[in-house]
Amino acid sequence: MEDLILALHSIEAVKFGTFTLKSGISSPIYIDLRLIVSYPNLLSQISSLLFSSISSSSSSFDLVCGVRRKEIKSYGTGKSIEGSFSKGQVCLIVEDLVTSGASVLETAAPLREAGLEVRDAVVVIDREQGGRENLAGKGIKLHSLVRLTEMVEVLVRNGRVTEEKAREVREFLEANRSVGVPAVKPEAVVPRVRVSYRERVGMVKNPTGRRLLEVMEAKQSNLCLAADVGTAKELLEIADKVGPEICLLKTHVDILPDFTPDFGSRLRSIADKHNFLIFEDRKFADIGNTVTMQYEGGIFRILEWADIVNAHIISGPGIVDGLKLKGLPRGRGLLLLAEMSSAGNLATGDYTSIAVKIAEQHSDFVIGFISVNPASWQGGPGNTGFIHATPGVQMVKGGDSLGQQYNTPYSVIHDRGSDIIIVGRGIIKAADPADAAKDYRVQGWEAYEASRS
Ligand code: 5BU
Repeated sequence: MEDLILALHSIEAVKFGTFTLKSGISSPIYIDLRLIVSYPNLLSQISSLLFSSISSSSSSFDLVCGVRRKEIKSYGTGKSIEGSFSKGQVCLIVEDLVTSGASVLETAAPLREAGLEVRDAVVVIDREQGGRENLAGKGIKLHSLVRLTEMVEVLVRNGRVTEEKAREVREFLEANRSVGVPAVKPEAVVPRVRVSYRERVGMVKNPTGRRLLEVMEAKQSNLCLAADVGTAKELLEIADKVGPEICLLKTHVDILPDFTPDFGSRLRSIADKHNFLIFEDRKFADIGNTVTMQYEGGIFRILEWADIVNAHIISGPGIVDGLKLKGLPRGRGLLLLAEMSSAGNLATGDYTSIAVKIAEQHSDFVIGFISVNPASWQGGPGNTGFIHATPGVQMVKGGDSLGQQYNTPYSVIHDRGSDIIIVGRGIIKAADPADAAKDYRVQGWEAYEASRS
């Protein structure tokens, strides 16, 4: 093991100095194990060591899974997992480095959703910043070749690092541990602590906005299902199955070929049964007068059954006046599109700031925003009466071939300061949508709780 540690130091996969991490935190140590692929002998030595470390333990496994896929392909199977496997098989996760355990947990979630068992993860280096404990809390045993403090000791003994630097590293590790929270990335720093959903109820004028926050607290759910299924029949079925896990169900009513006028009342009774709200993602965009008719009339009669709708502000504030004219007397709420999740979209900068100004002028009707990274323009989580809902969420970061971009529940709620995760294909394409919804609800809620402390 000593040879391995010295070799990693020699190829500069482990460096000492003063390094600024992504978040701006200054670290006395920097580890980049991607360099190993340039040294085939070392790579092969590490592979053998990883294999023998897991073989010598009592753990057994049928499959092995690495972590590195960034993009989910939208063609072929469209799955984030490649390979041939069947439900009930045991899968070992292989990673280079574990800090808090967040990326192993992000890998384990879709594997478990697909029916695989994940009990063990094997890594080259354990940074000893809470990963072992956090993984154990989720039923995953961590096996590591080297612990970081052990590595530092070896390097000191061999004159590669001074005792003073070693002390600095130990102090840094101690100060940056994150045990007890599920998936904390130590480099993710949110400057402001979040006010609870319950406390925010009192800051909201609109009754639908208040109800949404109350439902979130009551069900411990900040999950919105994007129910983009093929028919109204399937939509009503999935709403009933997933209902207990969600605070909100989002529809695109114009994609349903079997829509009938009783759709709204049928969905409403499921929403009442499971205590969730309904959000028609209509994205109104026209002048005030036209949207009043689109909201109330036509075949869909959205105003009748949707608690919440949304609107672009491209046409100016008149669109909010128009929708409010119809919606406010019914106690309905409106979300403004402050940002979008798709690549290359134009809802940025001044556009986003103007959405906020318009919302402030209509806070009796506007309940919040479709946002992607509200922390970046608010300096942290909302903490106001406005609710942020974020689409583009899956268990793994990535995207589809048509420009959709995904972030994880943890990143959306904790790092980006949003309030609600909107999940479509991550749930509806899962083998068991109700199970998947539960996983998303738990991840979203744990991320919220992590940002409260
Ligand atoms: P997905 O299957 O999780 O990618 O579905 C995302 C849903 O959110 C889908 O219904 C979109 O129409 C919706 N959406 C979005 O993806 N991005 C946006 O900026 C807005 C809505 Br606004």
